[in-house]
Amino acid sequence: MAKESVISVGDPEVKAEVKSEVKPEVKLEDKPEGSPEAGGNVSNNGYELIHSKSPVFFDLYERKAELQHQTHYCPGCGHGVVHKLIAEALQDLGLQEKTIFVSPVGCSVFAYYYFDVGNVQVAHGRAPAAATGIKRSCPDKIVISYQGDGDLAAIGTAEIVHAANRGEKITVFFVNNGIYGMTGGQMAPTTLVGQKSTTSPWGRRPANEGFPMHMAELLATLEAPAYIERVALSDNKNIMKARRAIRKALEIQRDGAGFSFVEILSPCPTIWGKDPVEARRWVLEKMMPTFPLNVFRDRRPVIPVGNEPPQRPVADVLEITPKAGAHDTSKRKLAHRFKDVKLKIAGFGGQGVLLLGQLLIEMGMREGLEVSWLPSYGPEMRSGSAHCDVCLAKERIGSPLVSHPDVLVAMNEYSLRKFAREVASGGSILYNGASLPADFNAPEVEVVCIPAAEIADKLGSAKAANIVMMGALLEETECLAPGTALSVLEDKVKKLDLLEIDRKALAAGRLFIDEQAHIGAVSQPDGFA
Ligand SMILES: Cc1ncc(C[n+]2csc(CCOP(=O)(O)OP(=O)(O)O)c2C)c(N)n1
Ligand code: SF4
Repeated sequence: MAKESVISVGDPEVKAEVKSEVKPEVKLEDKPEGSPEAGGNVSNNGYELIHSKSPVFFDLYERKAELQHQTHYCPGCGHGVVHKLIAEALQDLGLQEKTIFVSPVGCSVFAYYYFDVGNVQVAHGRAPAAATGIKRSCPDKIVISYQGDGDLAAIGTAEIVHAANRGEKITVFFVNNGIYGMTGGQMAPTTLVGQKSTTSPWGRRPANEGFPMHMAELLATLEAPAYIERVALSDNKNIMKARRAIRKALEIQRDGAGFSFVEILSPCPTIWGKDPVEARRWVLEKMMPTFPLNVFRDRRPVIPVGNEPPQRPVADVLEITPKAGAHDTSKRKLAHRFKDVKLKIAGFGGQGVLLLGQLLIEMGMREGLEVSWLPSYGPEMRSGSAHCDVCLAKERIGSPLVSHPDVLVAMNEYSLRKFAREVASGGSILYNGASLPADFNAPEVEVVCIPAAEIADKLGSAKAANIVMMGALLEETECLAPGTALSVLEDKVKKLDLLEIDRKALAAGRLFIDEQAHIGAVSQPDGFA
């Protein structure tokens, strides 16, 4: 569909009226279509096109062929009008290329079909939280959180309150139609007293369902927000005010001034059971007395800046910046003989189970692999059971959860019994013990018993059993280079005497497996070439 075609986004009547305030249409009866006198911009019915669709909208709204001529919104729906006002504001302010639009769950879930900007669609109520993350990581972008009243004032109450309280430099457009539209008309926090809905069939009663929530007023009690206004789509005059408020909110974000919020009272003719004209009147006569239009906040918040921690690159924080003389990661990446390896490391809290997983992913990162580490532990700080799932992969990891590990590192008998049956066929188990428990019926996978605790004890610290197991794992699977393990240990273990024990523990674990190999006990899991 060409950009200048007059597709209606929302209420055609509203559009026509907005249009007429901009410039009256001119009938060009005497001039041929597309003639130079007509500026070459003449529609098929002989009218000059003076108000075309904003280029912030996609040329084509991707819909089923039979619905291609219309948007998915009902006739008279306020969402379409709000979309139009936002698109025109972004266009006029030159912000299209910088904008990221976070759409909610609700009737406007498909906003990304219309806005030709960056689009993210998030779970119900989470838009301000997602927008926070996006804005903080891309501070030069214009981030819009667009939400209905069920989304913002019910399931997402916490998100909006805390985003506003933190003064996130985002813009929130809150479309309040007093009802859950998409799901068929359940009561929303903004449903009016006496208003019927499918979940308040006798009308909302404050004694039972509480009073309507005034989100603009509520947020205006907070210190941080810069701009809060309530507007309405009740008539042309108020739509023009809404237009100005939407622009202002975006300008505030553009200028880095703080959190901006516009609540828009909006008709939902379908659920209200009214025609578009009656629905707009209902906004004026019924909604506005409960939700008075007002600018509740318009000032630059003074947020004291204190001892801000210095902003450091993520690689620095994680201490994964390659050091001079470190191994060449690009070469390492190609050296791995597997596509992905899944590990489960399990034992008691205090055995260094989670730490072992962290050391392995640190090594994986240094070798240019994709990694994930998913810990799981009980409420006890020590001696409760703990395990972690570790993935090392050449490609992006779909899920950090490991249900069928290629290798199980079982640091105690309990973990052996609990997880042995989950090991993938062709996988292996490394067990911290001189031998398997007598009554243990081992599954048909490779099992290697390593007296890691004893070995570590002899080296000077039973705590180094996890590092003995690490050495055994590296020797058994060759999934990561022992040299990388040493460099990680050198960086992480600050006490020199412990580092010395860990070095020996690593070597002892490797040696143990090496010696086993000579007696023919060791093989590699299936994931390896
Ligand atoms: C976590 C979760 N809970 C509930 C739903 C069901 N749900 C989808 S849309 C919606 C209400 C939408 O109402 P509102 O935010 O007012 O937007 P409108 O449709 O009126 O524009 C609900 C409850 C969901 N999708 N996800
Ligand atoms: S149900 Fe209401 S909010 Fe949803 S598209 Fe229709 S008019 Fe709009």
